[in-house]
Amino acid sequence: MDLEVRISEIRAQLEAETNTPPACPPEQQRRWERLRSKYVGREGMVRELFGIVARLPADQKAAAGRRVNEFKAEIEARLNGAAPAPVAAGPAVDKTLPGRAPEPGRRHPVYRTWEEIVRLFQRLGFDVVYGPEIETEYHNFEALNIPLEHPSRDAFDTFYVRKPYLLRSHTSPVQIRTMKERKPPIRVIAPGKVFRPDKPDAGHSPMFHQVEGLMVGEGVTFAKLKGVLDLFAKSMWGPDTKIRFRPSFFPFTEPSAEVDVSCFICGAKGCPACKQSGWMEILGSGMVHPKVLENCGIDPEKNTGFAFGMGIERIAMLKYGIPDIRLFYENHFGFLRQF
Ligand code: 2NL
Repeated sequence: MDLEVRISEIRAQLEAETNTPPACPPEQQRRWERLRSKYVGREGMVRELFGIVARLPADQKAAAGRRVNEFKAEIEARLNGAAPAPVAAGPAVDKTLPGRAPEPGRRHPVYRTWEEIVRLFQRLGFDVVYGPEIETEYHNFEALNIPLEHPSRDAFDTFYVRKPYLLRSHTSPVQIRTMKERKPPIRVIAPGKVFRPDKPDAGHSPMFHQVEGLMVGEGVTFAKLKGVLDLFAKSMWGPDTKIRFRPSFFPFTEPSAEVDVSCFICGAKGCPACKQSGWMEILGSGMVHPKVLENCGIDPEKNTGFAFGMGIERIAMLKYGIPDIRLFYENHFGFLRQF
């Protein structure tokens, strides 16, 4: 093979291969590396030319060798001219990839339930009231007629900050503050965080949310409490929902009652969700104890009141069929995305 013929062939091929449309930097880099190895690499075309030189008669070798070295320099100049611009340090970003659409945020199932409950009572004329999460023993216990020796005042049932300060164990202290500030008629609901040192399990969390309601005035009766809670249950679980009252005890209400709703899964026929009873407990309630009204400067001879309290997580679990309260606090997108 004639050396000059082969040199012209290689030159023509190199020109064609370096006359390509521009590409993105990563592709440009790969293309250039491929060409380098093809022309001047260890198994490349220049190596082939030196092979031709080696087979020439001895007196022609020196001149032919110089000729090949000259051509090698020409190839390198051409390749260097086609070299990709240096890429700035940092992660390689392929700007040709399509963008990723940001996922819109959404409200947490506990907050959705909070809002739903609050809106219903607002329609019934209740004001929404808030208060501090760090409370005093007086507002959390004493004013509510919870005696000093009551087990719920133990360190085991309350997070104490430093006596007499504690993390409120219910939102009742908000209503105590409201009764001290306002005159009857009073209609308020108090939603918020509450704290109890319980070991977390499927039904317990050391922090959860509560909504408490309070109505105080002349002629506020147990029958009105039943009417309000019946409306609440029907708006939450549908117009066919029934409620029932079971006698109970709280130091701050007399009489006291626990309230169940008919199981909306089986229609009160009995199923695993209601443990075959047909009913599910949703809240505690009662007529405000006269001593509690008196503690807040309200005359119990003239006024009566009803009150109720419910756990928002519990309502949300029943509403959405969530089996474990801890799911609310783990922030798994797979869980949160369902709401
Ligand atoms: C429950 C029971 C209840 C109240 C909360 C209340 C508040 C004042 C006066 C009287 Cl200021 N009562 N709140 C009454 C009955 C029950 O909650 O099991 N909640 C999860």
